[in-house]
Amino acid sequence: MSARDFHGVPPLRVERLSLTDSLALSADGHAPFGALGYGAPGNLAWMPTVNARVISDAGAMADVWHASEHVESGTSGVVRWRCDGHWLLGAIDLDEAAEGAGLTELAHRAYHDLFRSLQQTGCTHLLRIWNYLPRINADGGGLERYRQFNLGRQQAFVEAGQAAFEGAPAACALGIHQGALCIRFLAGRSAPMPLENPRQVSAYHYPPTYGPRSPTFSRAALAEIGGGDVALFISGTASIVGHESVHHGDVRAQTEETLRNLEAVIGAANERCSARFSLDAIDAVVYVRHVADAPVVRDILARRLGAGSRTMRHAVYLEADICRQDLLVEIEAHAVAGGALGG
Ligand code: 3EB
Repeated sequence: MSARDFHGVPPLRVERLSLTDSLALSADGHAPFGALGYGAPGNLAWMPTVNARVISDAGAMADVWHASEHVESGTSGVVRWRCDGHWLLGAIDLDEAAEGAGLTELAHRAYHDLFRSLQQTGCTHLLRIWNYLPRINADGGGLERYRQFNLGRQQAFVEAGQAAFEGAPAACALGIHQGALCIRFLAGRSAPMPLENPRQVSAYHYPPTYGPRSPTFSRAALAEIGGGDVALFISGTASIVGHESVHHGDVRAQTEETLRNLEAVIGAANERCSARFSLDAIDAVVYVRHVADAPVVRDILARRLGAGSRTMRHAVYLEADICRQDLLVEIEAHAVAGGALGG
């Protein structure tokens, strides 16, 4: 038992389930702490969804998060949250047309309220953020919409006194074809350990050729989640070496490069904790720009990781745009293993 358990931190747990199995968990009228649904119905308060098409055969899935039984729900401005006093799961859905605001302003407002929700609940440390932007690669009046988002996001981090460079949270940012700006996040009471990828320039240090303000995220984060376990949150990972997109137009080579980047991030994680993570045992979400590329990506993953590996069995494939026009595939993931930080 670690010292942390003596202080009574309720453990955080996560399981990837079919939509049917996740809905069965709330059949007695008692909803789990929270979930992120992929292809799930959008009307469950405890399960905010991702508005992208699921293309894997298993269909709709959910990452169900379990915390302690005493879950309180509330709002902080545009944020809806659920919190057990130690762990916080939040969701924001902001429609540009309804709000009459552009993406820079909406991103700023969303993150401003996100930081308010952290203060309000006392869960002041972000563990992971999932961002979904409608029409991410479209022009936003002279600036690509992803770049507009980066502008508003970084500004909100800086204004809130949050780490916008080294120490930024793990995150992903994908494009959806339509709908609202969707942000989901997980936070806790202790700071996670941010990780970078030695093969890549830190995103918060990308040169200004990628936009006036750099993206605000770390390549991964490690967090103790109670019960003697460590969680690894791997940010969206793509075919970028240094700061450049590589293998333009070649989805096979992009997938191979993405796997090398995932290996590098997992290697960095294993150096910073006593837990052991590996590429064939993660719960991944695979985003492909073109649905027709999904079988190609899946074949490469099967060959590299083993067709029966946990990563293969659990992977969810979604149709989504990647934040750079020249990227065709992106993979993000989380994993939990026994151990502690340091070691
Ligand atoms: C990249 O490596 C690919 O803006 O939050 C990955 C993860 C990417 C997170 C974000 C963007 C983000 O730059 C894109």
